[in-house]
Amino acid sequence: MKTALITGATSGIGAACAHLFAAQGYNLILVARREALLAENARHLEDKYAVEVKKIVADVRDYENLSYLLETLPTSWKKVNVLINNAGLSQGLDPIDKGSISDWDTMIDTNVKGLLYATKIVSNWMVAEKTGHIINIGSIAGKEVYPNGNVYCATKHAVDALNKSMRIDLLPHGIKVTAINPGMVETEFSKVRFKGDEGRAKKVYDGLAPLMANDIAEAIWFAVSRPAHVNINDMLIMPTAQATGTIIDRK
Ligand code: NDP
Ligand code: 8X3
Repeated sequence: MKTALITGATSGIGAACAHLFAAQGYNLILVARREALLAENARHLEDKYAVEVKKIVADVRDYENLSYLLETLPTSWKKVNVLINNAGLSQGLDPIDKGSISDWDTMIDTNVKGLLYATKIVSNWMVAEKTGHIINIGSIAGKEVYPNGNVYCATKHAVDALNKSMRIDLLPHGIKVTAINPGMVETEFSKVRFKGDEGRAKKVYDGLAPLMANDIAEAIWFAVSRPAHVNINDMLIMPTAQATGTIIDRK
């Protein structure tokens, strides 16, 4: 049986991937901070799909703890076929002169350093096995910038660069590396960006059909299910009503 490790598996894209990969018969290692939600998701997946799920309650920003929890998994769990580097967030939407240092630190530490930490641990396991597939969740914000997106866009541009770098560095080891770059997906993302302001979060999706988390999970599955000699380098996936980060056809 194959194994997928998914960071940020308690909601949105990560939770949708957990469902889809479980439905495909993968055992799962799920990483997130909200313990009760992680436990509930894991129980549901084990019951519904008869797969095994390891719950890693961890903050991807804490390398020592993440490394300890993952390295102390039984050896058989370290044969990870697919790593989905998904944990990430935006905090605030402010011009550069008004931005919060704490928001900047949170985004950089999670979206860039957290992704690197999970990659460092799991790519070592993959190198030992001479196989594996790393999926990096970037964004339209990693392909262009938009007003007040400054630091979030910078973190996703960093993911884009790391995705390309990883593919070069891991090439001799037979490890595939794929970037999945979504436009607007309706998840908890906007609620988190606007710090719990549900009204402001809902407005983001007013008058258009946004992508849903499962649309992205299906794209990831497409990349993962290609034959051994095919790698999908990069996918940019937008709602039909969204042309760029900011040009949106709202009815
Ligand atoms: P959600 O807010 O719904 O999910 C984010 C997930 O990341 C949660 O499971 C959360 O779990 C986890 N997470 C956040 N911070 C940490 C942390 N420090 N340590 C561990 N887990 C963490 O958002 P999405 O599903 O939309 O976001 C997933 C990814 O997709 C992100 O990288 C985001 O940047 C990217 N993306 C999203 C788009 C969108 O429009 N929604 C578009 C393009 C890209 P918990 O709180 O339990 O730790
Ligand atoms: C999330 C999509 O457009 O808010 O990465 O940057 S956007």
